[in-house]
This record gives sequence, structure tokens and C-alpha cells, in this order.
Amino acid sequence: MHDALVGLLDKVDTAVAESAGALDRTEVESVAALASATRVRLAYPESIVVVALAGGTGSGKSSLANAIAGEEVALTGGIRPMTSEPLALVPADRAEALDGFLDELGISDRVEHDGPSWLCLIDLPDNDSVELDHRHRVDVLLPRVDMVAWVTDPEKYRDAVLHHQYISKMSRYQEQFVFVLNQVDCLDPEDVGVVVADLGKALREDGILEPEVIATAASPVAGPPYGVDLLIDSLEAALDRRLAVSSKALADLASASSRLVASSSMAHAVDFESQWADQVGSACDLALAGMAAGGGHDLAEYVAHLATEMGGETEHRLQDLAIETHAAFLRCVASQGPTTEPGRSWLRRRRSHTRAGGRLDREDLIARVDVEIGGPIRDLLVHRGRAHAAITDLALALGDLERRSG
Ligand SMILES: Nc1nc2c(ncn2[C@@H]2O[C@H](COP(=O)(O)OP(=O)(O)OP(=O)(O)O)[C@@H](O)[C@H]2O)c(=O)[nH]1
Ligand SMILES: [Mg+2]
Repeated sequence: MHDALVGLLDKVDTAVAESAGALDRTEVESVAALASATRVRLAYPESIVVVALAGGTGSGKSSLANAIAGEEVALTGGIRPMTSEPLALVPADRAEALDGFLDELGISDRVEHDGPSWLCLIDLPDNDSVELDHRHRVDVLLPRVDMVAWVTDPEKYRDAVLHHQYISKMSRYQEQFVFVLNQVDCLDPEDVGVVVADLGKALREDGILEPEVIATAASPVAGPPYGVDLLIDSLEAALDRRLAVSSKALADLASASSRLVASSSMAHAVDFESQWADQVGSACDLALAGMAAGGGHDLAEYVAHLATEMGGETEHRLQDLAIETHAAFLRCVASQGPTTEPGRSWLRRRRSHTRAGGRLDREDLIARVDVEIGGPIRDLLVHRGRAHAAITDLALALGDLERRSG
């Protein structure tokens, strides 16, 4: 399934490249964005969960990362902020499988851990000191990671920046969120439940419908870490969800592609060549009868009508050509005239040609109009046709994959 989806993404890329400038821009851009997000999410094996640890300075993100990994791999301490660049903690036996993904995220600091082999942690810098930069970073990461663990502590769990600048603004990703109240060893045991409940209340005010809050002490003053196993269990649940990612990716790609198919199929039935031959023939006949303006007008109307049948970007480009068509047609007619003999009107020249055998004039004019006006139209239609072919190819591959995945 994984390989088949990656193959499908190549077809999406081709369809997007061919459709740019031909089909509706928003449609094409949304498919392109979805494809690149899907590609990143499929960039590491389905059996690995990537979790970002986010939150204020000193809440204990790095300490939690160490407690989960079971060893001291991330720097912790009293200097604020301690972590200034994101650090990836990758399972030692799967490190290579994550290289491409971490390269793409621009995370170059990496250490291996011997903790759960399904878990990659990203220890982020704090969200207070480099606020905008950090938020941008979390924004970029969110669609690409499986989970974000928001880490806070009994002193700062109601921090306005955390709630208003981050959690509530990113609440659309709430299914990926788990909340950690760390340093609970600093509380009286009977107060832990009260603070957890109050944090839950604040989170609901942020728009988190069912906040999952886990109380931990990653690096307590005395005794062993507390609550870390519960956190690991919660993250492991994301492993099952991750296995569902492939089928979700397939469903998302299928619906996005079907929108592309719909927007590309409109142009399908237009028999341009025969319509064009008729239109140009009658416009030239009008011109030869001394009614060039009427011929240009009819031709422009036809191009405008063709534009509306095409839709998408092709429509806009054809409308631009339609605006040009009238003048272009008159130029073609004039160019048949005696440009080297000033003072003679085109009409007089036409008479002389007619006397010499009128058919030649008509064919010359038709050929000229076909090149000057028909050429750019044909280029647009060929572009549109290529987009359609690439999308049809994608639709066939999707259908095939959907049938195989039952
Ligand atoms: N009492 C107590 N102290 C903790 C706990 N977890 C971490 N600390 C201490 O809190 C301080 C900050 O911990 P870090 O893990 O460096 O915090 P951080 O969130 O990574 O901080 P930045 O990297 O600056 O964002 C360190 O001195 C830790 O020893 C805990 O559960 N209980
Ligand atoms: Mg840190």
C-alpha cells in the first residue's frame, strides 16, 4: 500500500504540472498542497510515530524526551532557554528510515535512542523566547507529525501565550494533541487532580473538545520519574492511527483527484477543429464581401463562447484571446492588401485578385487567420488536452488502487 501510494503521488505531480495554467488554479493548488503533505507523511514507515514536544521554557520538554527515551540524550537544565534548535530523538535501529523526513523538515540535530523502536521525538525550543519563529515552526510541523505533546507545569499551565497564541489557534489539529502537566512532584499529591482539572477547563475554553491531560514528573527532585509510562501508552495509540494514515491519504487523494477530473472533463466533447474551420471560413467570406468587421466580430464571439465551454485557467486565457481576435482578424485582412502599394485600398486589391482568380485570396486569408488566431487557441487546447490525459491516467491508477485495497 505504502509503495503504491508513493507511485500514485508521482501521477498526481504529473497531473498537477500539466494542469497548471489550464485548469482552475485553486483546484490545482489544493491538490498540489495535499500531495506534498501526503508525501511528507508517507516519508517515513507507517510503523513509526513522530511526536513533537512543544511548550514554554523550563516546563521540562527535554527532560520528558530523556525520560521517554530512557537515557540522557537531550540537554536539560537551568539555562533559559536551554534548547535553541529542534532536536530529533530517533530510534537507533530505524534512524535511516527517518533521514529523508527530517531533512525535509530541516532538522539537522539528531541523536539515537534505545527507547521504544516505534517512536521518534522532536524536542522543540520553547515557545516564549522566539515566539513568532517558534509558532511558524510548530505550524509547519503540525500537518507533518503524528502528535504534538504540549508540555506545561503547575506554575505556567494557564499561560496566556500558550493558550491564546498556540493551542486555540491550532485547535483544528486537536486530534493530534496530548497535554502534559509536568513537574507534578512540586504539587501536594491532593492538588494534582485539581490542577489537572483546571488545565482541562482552560483547554476546553481554547476549543479542545476532549482534552487528554497526563500528569508527569519527568525529572523529580526525589525518586523515579512519574507518569511517563502513561504518556508512552497514549503516544502508542497514535501508532494505530498512523496505520490508518495510508487509507486516509488514499481517500483524500481520491476526492481531490475527482475534483480535478470534474474540472478537466468539461472541455472534452468540443470538436474544435471542425467548428473552427466553419467559423474561419464564414468570417473570411464576410471579409471578402467587404464586411471584415462583421467577420472579426463573429470570430471573436466564437472564441469567447469556446472560452466559457473550457472553464478554469484555459477560460481566462481564451477570453484574453477573444478580446484580441477582432483586431487580429482585421490585421490579417489588411495584410492581404497592397501594403507595398500605398494609396490602393484593400477592396481595390481584392477586386484585382478576384479578377486574377478569387479562390487564392480566400485560401490565403483562411491560412493566415488559422496561423495568427487559430495557432494560440490550439496551443491552449493542446495544453488543456495534456492536463486531461494526465488526470485520466491518475484517475485510472486511483481506481486500480482502490479496487486492490478493497
Ligand atoms: N522538580 C522537577 N523538575 C523538573 C521536572 N522536569 C524537568 N525539571 C527541571 O526543569 C528544568 C528545565 O527542564 P528542561 O527539560 O530543560 O526544560 P525544557 O522545557 O526543555 O526547557 P527549554 O529547552 O528551555 O525550552 C531542569 O532543571 C529540569 O531538571 C520535574 O518533573 N520535576
Ligand atoms: Mg529543552
